[in-house]
Amino acid sequence: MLGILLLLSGAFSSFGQSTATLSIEGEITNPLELKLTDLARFKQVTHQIRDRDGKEHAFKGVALIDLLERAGVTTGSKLRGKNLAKYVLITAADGYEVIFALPEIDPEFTDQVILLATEKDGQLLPAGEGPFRIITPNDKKPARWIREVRTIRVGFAKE
Ligand SMILES: Nc1nc2c(c(=O)[nH]1)N[C@H]1C(S)=C(S)[C@@H](COP(=O)(O)O)O[C@H]1N2
Ligand SMILES: [Mo]
Repeated sequence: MLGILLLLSGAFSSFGQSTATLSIEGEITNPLELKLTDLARFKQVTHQIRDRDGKEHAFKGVALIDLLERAGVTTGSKLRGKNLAKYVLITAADGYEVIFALPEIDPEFTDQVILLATEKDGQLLPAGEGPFRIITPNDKKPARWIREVRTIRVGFAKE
């Protein structure tokens, strides 16, 4: 009986993983709703990076900048003037939120490639962590490695 329940809950949580959507919204020209399968069509990037467990892991996914560009966020030569006062607010399923400024993400400002990871060591991220997790390779601690990302909202810090 317990076995069947465990099996069912496992099936439902992986169903949740494949149907979970990521929304990109706010001050952008092209709002997006992306599923895991949509992300597979973007260029894949892997970061080999030490996790809290002290071991190196291969996190694979899509560069956050690629998603923002597809959504029509002001990046590159457009990231100047009042656009420099925009924030990127990332919200997770558990209500956890973190922000970035656009220059932390834009390759004209930084070499850091912030990742929206979907895999760790060749496996999809498990429920509770995935299907989407931000990885910030240059942060000294993983507080912005936000698990279970649901929305990415771009806004002006001052309306
Ligand atoms: N959704 C979500 N992501 C989160 C957190 C959280 O509370 N909720 N905590 C952050 C903090 S403070 C840390 S230190 C790391 C911990 O990552 P781990 O659970 O993989 O060890 O996750 C980060 N990502
Ligand atoms: Mo933390």
